[in-house]
Amino acid sequence: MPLKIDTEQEFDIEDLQYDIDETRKTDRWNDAPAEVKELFHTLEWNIIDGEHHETITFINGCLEKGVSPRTLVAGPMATGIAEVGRRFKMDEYFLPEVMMSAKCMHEALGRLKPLIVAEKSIDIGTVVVGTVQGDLHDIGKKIVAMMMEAAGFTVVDLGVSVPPEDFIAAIREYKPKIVGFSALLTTTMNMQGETLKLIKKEGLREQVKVFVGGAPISQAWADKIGADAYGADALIAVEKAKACVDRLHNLSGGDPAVHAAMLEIDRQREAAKAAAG
Ligand code: B1M
Repeated sequence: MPLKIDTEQEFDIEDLQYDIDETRKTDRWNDAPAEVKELFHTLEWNIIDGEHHETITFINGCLEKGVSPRTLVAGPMATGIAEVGRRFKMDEYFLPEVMMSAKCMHEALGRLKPLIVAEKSIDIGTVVVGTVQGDLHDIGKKIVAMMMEAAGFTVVDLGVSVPPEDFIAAIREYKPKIVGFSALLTTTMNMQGETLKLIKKEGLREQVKVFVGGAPISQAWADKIGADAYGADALIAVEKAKACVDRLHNLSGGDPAVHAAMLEIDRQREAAKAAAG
């Protein structure tokens, strides 16, 4: 006997719309002032959906409400792209979707960069940053570069997939106080170690403090390859960079005292967090 399959089921389009809206609800921004809550929600979903033509409109909307560029970067933009990463990992998204979301992030950062960099008042030294060879991820590195500029550094951004030799050439040319490697892939994080080895081989290790960061990077990895500092996020990287050019400026790159001071910054932050509950 043939199976009876009901192909004529009718859906009420309004009910369907309601279901979709429900799945999009998030209470993440409940603490935000009422006037920006909806905007944060919309911006976050704009990034998840990869609707890059509209990103600037939402960014401008938030700026008009007085939201600071840093809050946007650390808030709805960060949570939006993190959700994209989760979906990619779970095979809910594929590369084209991720690329569209990355485009939203770039549009937003392009709009926010001049506002963040305008906070720079003094010049406290040069930092060279780049994403290591074989790795094309640059959103996080751009945020780090932007925050470093705002803090007073002159940043030379070498871009993505930077070969170790190009880092060496940049150290010779720009004489930075700090050189930073970003890596987002477990397959490219090793290039941080390779680049650092070449810096040592070229006799430049004592001239620069070496910073590492990126999603798969940890303090344990930084220790393993002999980096001076690990930046879990852009703000931590800036705090450590400032300490390097300020009170630690007389210490050379690779000095164990620099490494110990960097760990102390983390320890103090953790203690302050714990005290705040
Ligand atoms: Co890619 N990707 N991706 N991707 N991508 C990841 C990294 C992945 C974790 C996604 C996943 O599976 N969940 C995964 C890596 C898995 C692994 O290695 N274990 C992955 C993969 C597999 C790939 C491809 C191999 C996919 C493929 O082709 N099959 C491919 C690789 C291409 C290549 O590089 N050769 C690929 C490609 C891409 C796009 C091009 C589509 C795009 C990048 C666009 C761009 O950057 N221009 C992309 C994106 C967007 C991502 C995710 C979704 C988001 C990355 C991001 O921008 N995060 C990512 C998922 C994830 O990370 N959860 C993923 C937001 C950013 C603000 O955070 O970069 O961590 P983050 O930066 C932070 C901190 O880490 C720190 O500060 C930043 C700000 O607070 N930080 C530093 C970063 N660098 C620092 C340097 C410092 C200090 C701090 O000092 C110098």
